[in-house]
Amino acid sequence: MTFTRRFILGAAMAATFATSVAALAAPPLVIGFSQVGAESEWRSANTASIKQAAGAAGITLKFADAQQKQENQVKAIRSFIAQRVDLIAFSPVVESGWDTVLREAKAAKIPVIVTDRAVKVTDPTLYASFIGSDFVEEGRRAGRWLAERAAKSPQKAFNIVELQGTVGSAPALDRKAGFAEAIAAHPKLKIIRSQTGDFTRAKGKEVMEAFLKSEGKNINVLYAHNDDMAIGAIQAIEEAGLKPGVDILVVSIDGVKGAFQAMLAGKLNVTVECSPLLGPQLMQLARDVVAGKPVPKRIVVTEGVFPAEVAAKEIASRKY
Ligand code: GZL
Repeated sequence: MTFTRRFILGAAMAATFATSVAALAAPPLVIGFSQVGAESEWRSANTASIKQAAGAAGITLKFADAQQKQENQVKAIRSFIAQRVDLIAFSPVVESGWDTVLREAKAAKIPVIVTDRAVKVTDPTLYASFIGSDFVEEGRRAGRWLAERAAKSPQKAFNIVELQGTVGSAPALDRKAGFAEAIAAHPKLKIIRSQTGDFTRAKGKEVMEAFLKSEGKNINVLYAHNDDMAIGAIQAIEEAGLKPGVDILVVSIDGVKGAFQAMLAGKLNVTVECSPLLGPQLMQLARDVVAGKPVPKRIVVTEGVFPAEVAAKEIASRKY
């Protein structure tokens, strides 16, 4: 081997060694994550995905549960700033009210990634990227499924009651808008009642009880913005002596295990998938942001629709 070749090989090996030593010596990335809460099966799966992915990536995760309160998220973000974390990520419980604290993160030169739910801010440079589902499309998918089902039925009217998610949250606002858009051209379909169930089983049951009390057998369909409220409402429907999935069609969103079990029991008709498994993508995105690499401003999670007919085939492969 010529001298030149030996020199180049030697230089390359030295560079590789130096890089690997540097990588070994570099302290682990530290991410501060503010989570909405633990309000639903979806949220628990989302938290598990984030914690598992951080561990697998050798990233130190400072995790704060806000118990569905925005003031707790603001406090957590301020604490992460004070601790000088490398990056802040959060799932905003509601869309608005983030400008001030995100300006503080920007002033501290700590990049921010928004996950799961969107924020409405005056300055888009307040966050590096937003990774989450297209909730309007999820609402459209739910509405399209119902419109197709109604079109095949001789029934003249489908009166719908709607359980909305957390007031002011992106999924609640967008799923409502998407569903309304999809059913607008179908005169058979009419929303007769709509109220928040705050994404929880308990509140979903409570509000469905009130719907049943005021509308009773006039209800033909329940549209729930998440499976947990649908599962709570199913209990209320049964306690009222009606058959969920038969007397009242149940249309929901998330695709959690509980929804597949309800479909297998014939109590839920369709769930529109909203994947909580954002952890691995979030960790890679965080590394890229901290490394100063260009990243997409918006990353949309790809998802499907699962009617009851496919539940038995699909349930074994579900990851949440
Ligand atoms: C959607 C997520 C919603 C879920 C609910 O991405 O923000 O919050 O649909 C959860 O189950 O509570």
